[in-house]
Amino acid sequence: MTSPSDRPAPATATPPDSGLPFHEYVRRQRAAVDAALERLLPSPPACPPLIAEAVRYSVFAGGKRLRPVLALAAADAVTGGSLADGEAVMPAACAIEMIHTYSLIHDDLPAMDDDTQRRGRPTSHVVYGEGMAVLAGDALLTEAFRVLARHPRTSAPDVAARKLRVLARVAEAAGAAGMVGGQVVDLEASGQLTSGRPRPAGAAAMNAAALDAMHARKTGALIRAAAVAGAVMAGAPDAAVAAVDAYAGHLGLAFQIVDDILDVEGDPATLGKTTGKDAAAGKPTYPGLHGLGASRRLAAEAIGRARASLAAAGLGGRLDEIADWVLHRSH
Ligand code: GRG
Repeated sequence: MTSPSDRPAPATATPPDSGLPFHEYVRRQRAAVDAALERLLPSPPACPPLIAEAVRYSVFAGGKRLRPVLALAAADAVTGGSLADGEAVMPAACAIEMIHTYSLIHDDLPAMDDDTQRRGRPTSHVVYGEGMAVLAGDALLTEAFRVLARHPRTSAPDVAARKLRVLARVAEAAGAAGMVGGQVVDLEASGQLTSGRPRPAGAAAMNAAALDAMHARKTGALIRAAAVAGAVMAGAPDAAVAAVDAYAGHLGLAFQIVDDILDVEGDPATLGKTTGKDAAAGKPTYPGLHGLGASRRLAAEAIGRARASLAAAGLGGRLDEIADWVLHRSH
């Protein structure tokens, strides 16, 4: 079935961005991503109005769009800012944001973290009920793979091969070896599984390496897949893809450490979500394991490694600025 959302999307709105201040660059990229998401998300009459409404409620609730901006910046970096066809990358960037939003909706469910605020709004299950929130997440995950398979619309064999490569990478990042696996480790460590299995006793049971490994799956894998998807769809050679992948691995670690720090000392109004829940729930966190000062140092060191991975491959530009953004963000 062809839905209105299968219409090809126009190219990225932002032209090559030399000279734009970073905040303006990000603002434009977010606007372009939002416009593309609106076109790519399912709409009536191809789907029931309620599911179209519920997915949009969460997708357009004001997320930072880190992952799609990262995908677009990686594409720019590997092409020296001369990417001719933004439409080659935008669908993958949007698909990853759909998967990210699904993960937030499901993570907030009573069966998982039981959160009532996300992106500054009541969570999906609070507004639509648990059944619809499960389905909104399911729809976003599934639609993401439709978008990856269908867009960009071309029969060119090299682009088809890139799409397949990105599809596989995103599936691995989102699935049991990636985000879902990380969430399982998290639920197990914080005693949220109700299977009756013996469980480790929260933070005390998780050492530094295990905490890193959990977040490499839970948060890092999708961030890496976003950067890799941008580079691959832009036609980067393998060495550049590997450099972007390494950069994003370090970036993802820093992102998670900063996330844990913000959960301790961030402003709930700025963050748009409840804070302090992780520590209260006995979840293993970086500040809990290392302390706040050491956590800040670990985040800065990870960003240093991210920058070094780029520099070694002669890459940089907006990816360098994104590294700064991740380290210094307040939400
Ligand atoms: C339900 C399979 C499944 C997985 C959930 C990502 C995740 C796994 C849970 C989210 C819990 C959480 C707060 C993790 C910390 C890192 C993270 C993903 C933060 C939210 O991402 P942002 O800050 O959110 O990019 P926005 O709203 O800006 O897009």
